[in-house]
Amino acid sequence: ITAGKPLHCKAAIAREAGQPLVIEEVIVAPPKAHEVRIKIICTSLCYSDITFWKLKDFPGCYPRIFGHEAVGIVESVGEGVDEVVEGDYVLPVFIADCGDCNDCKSSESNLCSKLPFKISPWMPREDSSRFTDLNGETLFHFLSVSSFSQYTVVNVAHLTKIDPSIPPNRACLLSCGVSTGIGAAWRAANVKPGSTVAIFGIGAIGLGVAEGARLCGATKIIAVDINPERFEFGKKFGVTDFINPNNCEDNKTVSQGWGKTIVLGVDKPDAQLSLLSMDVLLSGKSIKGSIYGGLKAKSDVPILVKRYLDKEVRLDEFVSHEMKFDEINKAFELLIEGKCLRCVIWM
Ligand code: CXF
Ligand code: ZN
Repeated sequence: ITAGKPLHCKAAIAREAGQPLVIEEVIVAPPKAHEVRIKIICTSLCYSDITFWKLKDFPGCYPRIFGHEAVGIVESVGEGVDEVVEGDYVLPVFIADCGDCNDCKSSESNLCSKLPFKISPWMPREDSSRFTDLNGETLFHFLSVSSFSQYTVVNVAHLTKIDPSIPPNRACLLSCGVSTGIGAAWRAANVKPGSTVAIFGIGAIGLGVAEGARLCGATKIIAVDINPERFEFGKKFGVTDFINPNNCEDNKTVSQGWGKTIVLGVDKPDAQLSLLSMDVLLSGKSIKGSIYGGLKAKSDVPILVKRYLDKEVRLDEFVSHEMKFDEINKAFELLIEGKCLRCVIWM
C-alpha cells in the first residue's frame, strides 16, 4: 500500500537547459485535494518538450521533469476526487477540462477558466511541486503533467479516464501531438466533406491533421513542406498532393469568402503576425488560433479512443520508434534530427 505516503521511483531529470536528462531516484509526494498520483506506463516525446528544454533564458525552472504526452494508471487519489479510482486507465492532458466553468460547459471553447492554461513550473492551482530528489532539492513540473517519471501527480481536471482496451503505446499519442492535429481538422476547422485541406509542416502534428481531414471527408489533402523526405510519410496518411514551397511560385492559400486558416503549435517567443486586411478580412477569410486542436479532453478523447478501437482512426502508423525509459536521450536525438514521428518510451 503506497497511498498517502511519499513514493520513490525513477525519473529523467533535466538538470540544465539543453543538457542530457539524467535518470535518478526521486520522491513523489502523495496527491493533495483534487489531485491524482498516477503510474506512467508509456510516454512519448513531443517537440514542445524539446522547445522548452532548449530555452536557455527560462530562469528558475531547473532541475525539471519534462514530458506531457503519456498514459498511466491511477495509483492513489487526493481528497475530493471521485471521478477516478485506483486502477483506472487515464490520459493526462496539458490543458484542463474542469467540466464546471462557463468555458468547459460551452462547446465553443476548450480553454478552462477555472484552471487556466499557463506555462508554469508548478502544479496547477497550488504553485508547489510534488517532486524532490534524494538531496531534498525541489524538482519543477512541466505543463501540469511531468511524465518523464514513473509516477507523477496531476490535477484531476487534467485527466481523462479511457477504455483500457487501447494499448498504452497508442493511447499516449492522444495526449498531445497527434490528437492536436486530428482535432485541428475536426474541431478547430470543422472540415466539411468534399473540402480541400492544405497542411503546412508534415511532422506528427501535420500528419494528424491529414488523418483528421480524411476522417472528416476531405477529398483533397495537400502537404506543404520544404523537406521532400516528409512526403513519404504523407503518402501513408492519405495525402493527395505535395508542394515544396521552394519550387513553387503560386502562393495562393485559402478560398475567398470562406477559407479558414487554423494556427496550431508553438510559435517563436513574441512572434507577430501581420496581414493585409484586403487579403483576409475584406475577403471574408478567417484565421483562428487553437490549442490541443480545439479538443475538449474529457469528451473528445474517449471518442477518438473508440474510433481507434473501431479501426476508423489510425494511430499505429505514427509510432516510428519505441524504446526503454533509460534510452530517453536517444529519443530526444531522433526527434531533433527529424528522424522520427513519434517515439514511445516504455516506463
Ligand atoms: C503546447 C501548446 C502551446 C503551448 C505550449 C505547449 N502543447 C503541447 O505540446
Ligand atoms: Zn506536446
